[in-house]
Amino acid sequence: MNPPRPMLPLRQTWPDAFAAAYRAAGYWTGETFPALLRDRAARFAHRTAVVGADQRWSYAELRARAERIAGGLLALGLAPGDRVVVQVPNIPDFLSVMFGLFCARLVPVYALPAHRQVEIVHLAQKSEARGYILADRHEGFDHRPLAEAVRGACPGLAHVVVIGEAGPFAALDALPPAAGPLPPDPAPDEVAFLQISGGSTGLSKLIPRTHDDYLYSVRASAEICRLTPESVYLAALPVAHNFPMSSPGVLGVLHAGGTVVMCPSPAPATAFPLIARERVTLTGLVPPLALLWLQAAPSSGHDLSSLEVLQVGGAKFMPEAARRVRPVLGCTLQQVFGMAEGLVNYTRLDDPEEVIVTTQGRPISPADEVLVLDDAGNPVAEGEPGHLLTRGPYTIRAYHNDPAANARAFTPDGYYRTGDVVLRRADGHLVVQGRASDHINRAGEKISAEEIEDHLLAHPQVFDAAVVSLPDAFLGERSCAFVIAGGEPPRPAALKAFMRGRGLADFKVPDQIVFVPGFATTAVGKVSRRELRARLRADFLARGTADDTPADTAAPAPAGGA
Ligand code: AMP
Ligand code: DBH
Repeated sequence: MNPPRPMLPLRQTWPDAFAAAYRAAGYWTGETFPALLRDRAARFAHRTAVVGADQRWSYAELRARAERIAGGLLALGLAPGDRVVVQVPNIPDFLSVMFGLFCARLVPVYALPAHRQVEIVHLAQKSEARGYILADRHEGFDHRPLAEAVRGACPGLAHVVVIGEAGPFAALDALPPAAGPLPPDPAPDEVAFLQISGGSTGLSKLIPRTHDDYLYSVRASAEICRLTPESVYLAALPVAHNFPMSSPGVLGVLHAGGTVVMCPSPAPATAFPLIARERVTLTGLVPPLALLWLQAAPSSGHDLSSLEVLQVGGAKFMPEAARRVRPVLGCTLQQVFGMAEGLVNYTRLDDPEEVIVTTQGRPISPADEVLVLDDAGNPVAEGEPGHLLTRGPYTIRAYHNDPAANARAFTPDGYYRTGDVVLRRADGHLVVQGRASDHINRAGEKISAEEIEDHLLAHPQVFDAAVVSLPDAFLGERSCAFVIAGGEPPRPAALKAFMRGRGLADFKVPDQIVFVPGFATTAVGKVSRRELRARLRADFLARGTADDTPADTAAPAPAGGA
């Protein structure tokens, strides 16, 4: 038998003086996830914790299931401290698995259902995962061949557990019985899980969050959103995402003793009947989905009158659309501007309409430190746009296993450089202007230009490529790849198929491909990737063809090029 490999330790530490201040102020209370589950299972034993297509579990049942899974995973051979990639869609078992991992002191690494081989292998390798838990199939995609491929590429991945028909893997429903008691509760400053960043440069980074810091954001979010045991939350976005997980999301609702309704798809046809049936009070959407709901609601015939609050976040929600939420849906809009690294801003439910419609809110905590700086690092005048930097009681100080990203993303005094350009109004509300880094915010999914360019360059008929965002009426932004062919240009459809074939998540495949004869360079013959992308984008938009080109057809090669 091989001796166990030492794994990189998981840490998230704030300087002592900050940690002491956050505890003294009552932000960090020492609460942990296993203790939270036990407490709620005792206080709300018979109330409904989670509803699925044909499941309805009480808090007591959720706890029993979680603890059974915890015991089973340890009996299977996983050991406390091991990281486990979780790729589970919006089904009740997401919660039993997540809490099961917490109770076993295993560390979830949250993947999205849309992720494919490239992303899962990256997450598994970067986190040194020993386990992978997935659902058998989701939205017509069989995840088990994906799991086979991932296991082949990650020899350290000792245990693959499937929810549903397990095929060659272990079945969640048939884990071995617990071999002993569950481990003692973790320390509240331990890393509870690894959340993932949208990845502004290259592949996703891993975000270690502690019990103390994350549960503070969850508790405070639940309070800001006025959650009670009567709250019913529709999880419409993929719950692994930080927004529906914690702002206040499924965790905020469970913290308050409310009910989570797992929605398999955010489409009105699926979501509206569930809202009516379960009397949903709150849900969260990204802007394109909010637009779709606004369009579908008036003629849907479903009773949406239970809805009290619609949250919109993940990308900028335009004021014109924001204004329509109350008249059309009869509920309060809450804008949410957050990031998996920490800082979350909300408009408050009783803010004036003007604030709710035109701003992205203000931070959760009085201890959130927010800087708005110019390019030289000096504070801008109030109301002027600048780079948003932040630190605080639930904003990380470092990514896991990524010294280069840490050097870029954090200042020496511990501020996180968000990459967002915002302006702060005199009343403290933030308005998102855009961002400084080259990523595409496609309906809330962040896509790194660099990562996609790398995949394009792997094609034998691609000489060079630059990926940019273009405005899109529906998605907010769509991705466009400018490609210089090497020889005969490949067909755009073939190029897209090539990228999917490399195991890339579908949402990262460029929406549009434009062949150009060359990239313009400066007199010195050099141009930075960022300048190049900016110029391609500007020239393309100047030709006035951007927003009326359907997202899935590639424009023909324009004459002349940049
Ligand atoms: P992620 O790295 O995936 O956690 O994405 C966080 C980023 O999403 C933020 O830094 C913003 O760029 C963007 N974002 C989130 N919410 C909003 C919002 N309400 N308005 C504009 N941008 C947003
Ligand atoms: O986009 C995000 O990452 C996001 C948006 C709203 C987020 O992480 C959050 C709220 O917590």
